[in-house]
Amino acid sequence: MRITTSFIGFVCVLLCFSTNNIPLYAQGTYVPSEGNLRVREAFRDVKFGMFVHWGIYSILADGEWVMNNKKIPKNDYAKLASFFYPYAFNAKEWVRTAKSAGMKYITITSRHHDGFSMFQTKATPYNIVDATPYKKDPLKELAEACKSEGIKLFFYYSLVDWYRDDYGFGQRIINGKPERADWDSYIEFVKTQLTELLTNYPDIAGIWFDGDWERPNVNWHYNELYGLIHRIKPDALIGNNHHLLPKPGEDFQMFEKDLPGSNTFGENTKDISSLPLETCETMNNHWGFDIKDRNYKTVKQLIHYLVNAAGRNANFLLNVGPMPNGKIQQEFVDTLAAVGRWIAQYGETIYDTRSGFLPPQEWGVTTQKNGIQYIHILNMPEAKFLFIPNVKQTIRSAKILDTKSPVNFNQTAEGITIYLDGLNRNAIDTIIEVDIK
Ligand code: FHN
Repeated sequence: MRITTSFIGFVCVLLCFSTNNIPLYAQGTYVPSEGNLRVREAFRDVKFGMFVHWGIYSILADGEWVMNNKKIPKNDYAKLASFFYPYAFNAKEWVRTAKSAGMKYITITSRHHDGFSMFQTKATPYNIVDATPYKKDPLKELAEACKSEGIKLFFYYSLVDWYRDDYGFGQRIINGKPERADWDSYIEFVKTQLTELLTNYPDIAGIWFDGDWERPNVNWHYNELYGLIHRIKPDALIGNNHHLLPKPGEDFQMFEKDLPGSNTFGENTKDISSLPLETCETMNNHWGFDIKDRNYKTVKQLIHYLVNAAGRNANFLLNVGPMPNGKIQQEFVDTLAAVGRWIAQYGETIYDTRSGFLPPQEWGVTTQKNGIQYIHILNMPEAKFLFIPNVKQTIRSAKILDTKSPVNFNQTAEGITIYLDGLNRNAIDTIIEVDIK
């Protein structure tokens, strides 16, 4: 019986590989490598990353959708490349900004929906090295700076392309393809670029796909794309911002402008997978640089987002849209520095944690690590106590993290009551450390 089962398993593994050794995931058979599983676990620990939306659109200072929103014909839009010259770009400075904010990874747009590649590629001349006077590959510099600072680097990759004829933007989808475009050629182009990204930047941590939602009925050939990535680099994590539960071959689930399960922005599912989770958000209301947008989120709002994400087991990927000169605007730099000061003091309650003994509440969340539960009170409740049901372990102590002053509590068979009267409150997050070791 055992032999039969292993034999079937063996045949199954064989069947799951196409002739060119690219695993086929369509049958739900993706088996992540051991390394991949380890990387996934480590990804759960990092909690905070920097998202970067940067492209030739930044010149127009009107967000990354400007080409589409302002209906700029592609040949006119392409002129931007001829004067894109980010003279002040300094990869080390970006990495320092991220690192001092407490961020552990960076995810940058290698190519957004405008179709312009921000890296050196042989697949199209429409790229930063060949089409701009800058002539350099900023992703190469960023990859080097990230490596030397121990920051992981992911590449955002748009599936949508408003520029290429073989994408056929705007066309009807018939039988999984745009009706008049050479879809096979587009998929080959994507494969070539993914191969470049995975091989020319060997330390890359993963690929962050976006744009699936633009063509729900097209055949994206994910089995081939994901197979290609995992064949070149089995440990690379694949995420796809399709707003659905992860598909076979994907290694984490992402949420856009939404905490897992809240579903207030545009996710098409409330379901949360058991894979690592990530949620992304903007610092104002735009991803790409927008000079008019002064709707800056406050330091407190962003810290609350980070804490709320951690309490739901998710990493927080916070976006900056650098300016065309390559600088991150001062407003963002200042806010990130302030978030960094908070995290330098309270990071132990965030990094390496998992959600704690109570699911998210109106007043805040709980995180836990090494037998310590951290109660994060983000909005002080009206009630003078918090009740945490079903705590089986014996509580040894409860104290305010800031001052180490004891907090009154009462433990019964039903749970613990934590008394809030006379508590030393913190303006951002009152953290109670509960020792149940
Ligand atoms: O259209 C994009 C948008 O420009 C941005 O890249 C965000 C980031 O999550 N994703 C898309 C919208 O879902």
